[in-house]
Amino acid sequence: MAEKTTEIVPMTTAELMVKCLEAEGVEYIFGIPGEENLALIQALKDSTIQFITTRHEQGAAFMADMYGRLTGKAGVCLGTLGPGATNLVTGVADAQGDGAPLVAITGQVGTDKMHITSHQFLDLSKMFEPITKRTKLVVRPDAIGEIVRLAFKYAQSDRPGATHIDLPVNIASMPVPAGEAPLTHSVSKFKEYANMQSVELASAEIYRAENPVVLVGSGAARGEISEALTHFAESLKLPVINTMMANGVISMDNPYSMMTVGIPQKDYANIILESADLVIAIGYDLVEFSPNSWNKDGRIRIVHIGTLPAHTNKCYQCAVEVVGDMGESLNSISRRCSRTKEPEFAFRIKKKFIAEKKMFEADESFPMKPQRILSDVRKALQAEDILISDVGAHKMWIGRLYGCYKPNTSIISNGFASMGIGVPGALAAKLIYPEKRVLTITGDGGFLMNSQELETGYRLGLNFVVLIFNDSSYGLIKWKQQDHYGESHFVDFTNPDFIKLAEAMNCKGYRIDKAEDLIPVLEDAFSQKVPCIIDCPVDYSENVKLTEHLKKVLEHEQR
Ligand SMILES: Cc1ncc(C[n+]2csc(CCOP(=O)(O)OP(=O)(O)O)c2C)c(N)n1
Repeated sequence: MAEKTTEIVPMTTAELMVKCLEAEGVEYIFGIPGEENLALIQALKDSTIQFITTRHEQGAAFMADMYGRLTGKAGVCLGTLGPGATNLVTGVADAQGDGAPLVAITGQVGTDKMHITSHQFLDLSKMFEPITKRTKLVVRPDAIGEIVRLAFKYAQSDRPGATHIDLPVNIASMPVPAGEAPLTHSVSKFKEYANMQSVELASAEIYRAENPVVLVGSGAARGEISEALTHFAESLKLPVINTMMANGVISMDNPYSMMTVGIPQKDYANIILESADLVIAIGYDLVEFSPNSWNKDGRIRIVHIGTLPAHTNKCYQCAVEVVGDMGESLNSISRRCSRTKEPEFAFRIKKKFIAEKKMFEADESFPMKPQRILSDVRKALQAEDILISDVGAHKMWIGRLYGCYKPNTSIISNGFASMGIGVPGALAAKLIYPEKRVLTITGDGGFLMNSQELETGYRLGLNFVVLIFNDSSYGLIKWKQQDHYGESHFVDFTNPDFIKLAEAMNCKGYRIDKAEDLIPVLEDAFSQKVPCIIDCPVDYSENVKLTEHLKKVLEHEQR
């Protein structure tokens, strides 16, 4: 009797790709399916990966961006060819700009159609090239293992960023040769230590300096160096300034923590930074806060401490570069160096800033002042809760007034600075940390750029809260127009009824009509089971007043 044979059906490229993504530890793919990625979507059906269907590819890319920022693992977003891919662009560029690991996957016409004028065809490798670290078109089924592994490796290593994989529709459903499997991962979490000579030179620079100041940047927020940095600052008595993305790397309640730099106007923190004869830049990324704004004449000496060599420019020429594990570098310098002089000037400036902040804590005026709103928000959020800023005047206020106790608890798009990250960002943060309170503060402009993702949040049963600074205007641009020209144009608009908008999407809406209501409303919103919107009228006449106020502070305090 003839033996019964079971036919082995070969895996398709799409099926192997899903196995590769699983091997990378992918938990979620954010995106919108299209005709050209039907095979991949089908292959995801039985996967451990959860596909999160969004309402716009831009929302998907921002969610992947936020996932990358918060976990250090690449967030994955997916769109179809042509318009699906172009819609991904802003979020992908945002991740690349801010050093967040992200892998974007797009569908594509078949390789047999790429040479002709074809429906929805766009050369996506060319399009993604300037906004990614690596982009690859899959032209053979047996290349998928290597392409996926390298997409993740590039996205997650060195300065993290975005990568892109373009999977043509015909390749996706081709069989892969027998034996093809995801590539294995090497153990690569070994620490690389800085050269001891560089550590000694840096220690000597710090020892000799009259007024050394530490500047911590976004690389430090990725590096888990809070303990080493705190010890470094305390033992050497060094004032620490942070950029917006490094807020909380040293706790705001540490006496050596000296607030945030980065708003366009020179602030209290800039005064401290510019009083330095030596800046110790740790995990500093020039894209976030240009050295042009604090070392224009190249007067300040610089010690660069990072996992990567300095990205040198005219205003950022370093006396020493200490390249290696940052925590270890800081510990090594702390052991070799000693300083006994307290940073009295920095302490004095900080005291003035704190006094100014306190003045607004109980301000009862309405519409609410941004200072009072941020003071209330800080009270409503615990140390580990997450605030996500959108981009606009509200971001400037968050940057200057919202202090953090822990890194990565105030998330700000600051390298690429794209409006619209708030709502999708909050959704992703809540997905990752269901136990934490997640709040996004957004302008009324940025909110309506991605408000459709409230439906995604409702569908997923996520409670995050959206606090809208309502000024019926593109506030930051109005502020700049007023600064430059004393008047403003083309920045005003009307708003929808935000409560009705929330309710139309099965979410909950609130309107603030007196200052004392904000904290109780926040508490109520955090206790819901759905996304919530709080419409909070804001008094942005404070913007212009701040510019004037800081000019005066600068005249009095600059050394
Ligand atoms: C996608 C995008 N478009 C335009 C800009 C330029 N821009 C920066 S802030 C801003 C206005 C933001 O207005 P809104 O969201 O209402 O916040 P507000 O400034 O009023 O707090 C604009 C247009 C940008 N950064 N990103």
